Amino acid sequence: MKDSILHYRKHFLDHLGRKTWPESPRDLYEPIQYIMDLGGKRIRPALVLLSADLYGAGPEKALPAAMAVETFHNFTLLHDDIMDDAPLRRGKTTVHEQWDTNTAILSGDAMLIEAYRELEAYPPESFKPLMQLFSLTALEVCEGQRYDMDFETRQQVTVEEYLKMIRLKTAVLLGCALKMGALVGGAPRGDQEALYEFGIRLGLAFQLQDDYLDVFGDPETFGKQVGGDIIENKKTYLYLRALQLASPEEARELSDLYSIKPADPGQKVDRVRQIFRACGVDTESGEKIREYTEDAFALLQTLQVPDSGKSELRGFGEWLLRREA
Ligand code: DMA
Ligand code: MG
Ligand code: MG
Ligand code: MG
Repeated sequence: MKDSILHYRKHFLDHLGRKTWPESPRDLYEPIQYIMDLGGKRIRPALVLLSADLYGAGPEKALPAAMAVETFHNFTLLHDDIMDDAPLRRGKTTVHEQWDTNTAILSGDAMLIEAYRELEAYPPESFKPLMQLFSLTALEVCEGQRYDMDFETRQQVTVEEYLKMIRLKTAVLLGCALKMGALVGGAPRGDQEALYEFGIRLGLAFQLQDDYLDVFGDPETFGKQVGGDIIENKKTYLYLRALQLASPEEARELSDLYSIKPADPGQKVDRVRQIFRACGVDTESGEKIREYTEDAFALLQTLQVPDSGKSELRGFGEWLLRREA
């Protein structure tokens, strides 16, 4: 397999480098440029380009859809960092801290509109299905983010509710990226759906891993504040399953720790991490990530594409699992 993430990432970055937002208000353009240039993994646009390529559509045809997805994703990050009170994104100061919250919100609004306008590049017959999928996905992401916020203060959250929440806030956008590429490439209906479901499974694994790295990641490579989810009392898989796996005493301590936001959170983060390790939820979360990834790979069998295409998709999933940021 050629290293497809790098290959498609390069196409995308070349395109992004030439991109200007001439109609966005000039003082909102700077934060837009800042966050779009921060050097993320570019997973979503790479997925659009890869899936279009499976059906013979080259980057020139798929790049507007890739831009729409990545611009939307970065819009959600502006909001997410405000909601999560996050100081760092991809190793740099977050937009609301670098400028201010209102500027971040307004830049986000402009980005959302810019994302939609990318789709104007398509002729009416492809514009409509792309638009419908993209709009539905955008609404689902907002719904997922709403649950995420609600769970911070809600006492009782189940693992099923958490899984539904990460499906909405994260997984649907990966499914959407793959399906948009498939639509652009004129893939058969069955393949469009299989790729969407592949993206969902990969997205669930991706968010579980994001939550794992938020606790156990290396601050040197993670690019975000390690421990941020613990500080914000995020009810992740690690927390919810630890409540079930830990001893009654440690489970009570954990739940007490998640009802406070201490001024100096270092001790809280250390103690929570210790409890997670002691009850083995770190290992269990790794197994769950593997399981979703294997579920994703199993869906590839039905695709009507050459084996080389399937192994590119598989390679992409394997690459995602090795990430450290
Ligand atoms: C991410 O959840 C979800 C969206 C829709 C941005 P998160 O807060 O865990 O993301 P991150 O770790 O990147 O802040
Ligand atoms: Mg966040
Ligand atoms: Mg968040
Ligand atoms: Mg996170």
